[in-house]
Amino acid sequence: MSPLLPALRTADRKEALRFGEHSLTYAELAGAAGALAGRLAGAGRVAVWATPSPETVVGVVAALLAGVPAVPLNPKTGERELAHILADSAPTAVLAAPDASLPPALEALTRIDVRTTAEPGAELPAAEPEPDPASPAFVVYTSGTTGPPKGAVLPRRAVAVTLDALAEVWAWTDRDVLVHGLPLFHVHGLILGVLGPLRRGGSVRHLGRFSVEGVARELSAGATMLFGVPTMYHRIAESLDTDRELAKALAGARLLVSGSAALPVHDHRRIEAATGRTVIERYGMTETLMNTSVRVDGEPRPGTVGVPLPGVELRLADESDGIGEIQVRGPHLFTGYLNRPEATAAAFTEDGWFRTGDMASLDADGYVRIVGRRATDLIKSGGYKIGAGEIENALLDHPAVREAAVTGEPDADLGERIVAWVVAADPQAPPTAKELAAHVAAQLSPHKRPRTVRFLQALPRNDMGKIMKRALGNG
Ligand code: MCA
Ligand code: AMP
Repeated sequence: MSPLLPALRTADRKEALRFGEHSLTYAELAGAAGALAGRLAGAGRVAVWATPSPETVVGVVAALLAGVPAVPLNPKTGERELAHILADSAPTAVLAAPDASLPPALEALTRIDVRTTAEPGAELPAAEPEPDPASPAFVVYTSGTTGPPKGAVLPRRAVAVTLDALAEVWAWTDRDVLVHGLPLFHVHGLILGVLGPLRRGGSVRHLGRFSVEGVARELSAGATMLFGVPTMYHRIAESLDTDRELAKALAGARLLVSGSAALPVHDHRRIEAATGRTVIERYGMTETLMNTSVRVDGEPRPGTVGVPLPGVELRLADESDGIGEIQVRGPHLFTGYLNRPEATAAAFTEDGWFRTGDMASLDADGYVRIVGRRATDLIKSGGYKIGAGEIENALLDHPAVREAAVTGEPDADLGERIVAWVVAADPQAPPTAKELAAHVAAQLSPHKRPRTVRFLQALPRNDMGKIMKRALGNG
């Protein structure tokens, strides 16, 4: 198989990536990652402390060059979740920027400082044989309805085919300069947003953290493409009325792409009205990488996620009234959940199709319209997938909580907002909402914290004692 990142050997003095003032050319990236790769050979799995920094990119590229699977870690992961991920993925080392301060849970691992400069004169090592395309490139943790997150094992082949399919339908080339402010521990920001430009021999500029101003600045200064989750496009839409420079910058972009959750048609329309540009939606999942997209030369159709990508087989299963579960098959799929053969088996049908859990209808010409999810216990907030069960478990660990249920409610900014319904252990002295949010943030992750807490005398339960979530609020 050809190399995953061929431009490391050919694009030499061209800028590969830029984070603020810090940029690296392809030659510099190849030198730094090549030197590190030499130290990783045979390392088993390595964790990458995935701050939004050039060190994260160098660490991930080094792992890919060495053929060592990388486990990207959210640097804000709380204690309980981090302990789970480390126990489950058993990395032998953690790659981190030299100035990163790591939590105690990582102290038992060998720490390898990632440098963005190579030894003077260092070059990419002579081409090693390219690892087997079926071998794992990443283990990415993703939430389910209950229990802690599962590690999706993503083979090198899936990364290559998904990026090449997107290149075809988006006419994505080495002339493109992508800007985004997505986190680097999920598929969207890391695989699409960093490895995408690097596989094409193009460039990526990362904002460090998302801001509307940063997007406007970079699109006015040579960036050609923008990736974001709907919350980011919503914030852009909110600013467009008053910000003419932003409207001009977006109007000049070659491609505006949204994904990770549905972009409301209202925000599509506002952006189109102010800029004359339509945002392209693509649909993917950690386990499947990308499944569908609106094509750059196709008809934009807000409210749909376009058509299946080249190489992706897609069908609707158990259809009723034209709505069924999206199932997919193809070389873009993960190979399974780490250490979870039963969960892996349950995720596939007997004839080998992956069950996405997303419910959709198909337009007559094949455009896919996602209408909802099979599981109500999965919440998408800010583009992050969050399981109600993991938050309930964390809340129940708080001494002032007797019972807890978690639901998602519609939210104009986040898509869905996490709501915790809590029965206090002592109704006379309930915990504060802030305290519970801080508890969840510290145990799991800040983006999993409840944004609203509602106290009840008791949770509604059916005769079997099961919590009736539909009886909570209007949900
Ligand atoms: C607030 N903060 C706290 C607390 N309250 N920290 C600890 N404890 C608390 N109690 C901190 C947060 O950590 C954050 O810090 C800051 O305050 C603001 O928090 P928040 O309001 O949560 O952030 P936001 O500005 O609302 O975030 C919106 C966002 C974010 C930027 C859109 O949700 C985001 O980056 N989403 C991207 C998700 C994504 O990439 N999904 C891809 C997975 P700080 O700001 O410093 O962090 S899906 C995927 O990969 C598939 C394949 C696909 O299809 O794409
Ligand atoms: P994750 O597991 O975090 O990778 O999230 C995958 C889920 O995000 C999918 O199963 C969908 O529910 C949702 N998703 C991703 N892209 C879109 C989109 N463009 N429109 C609607 N939902 C999306």
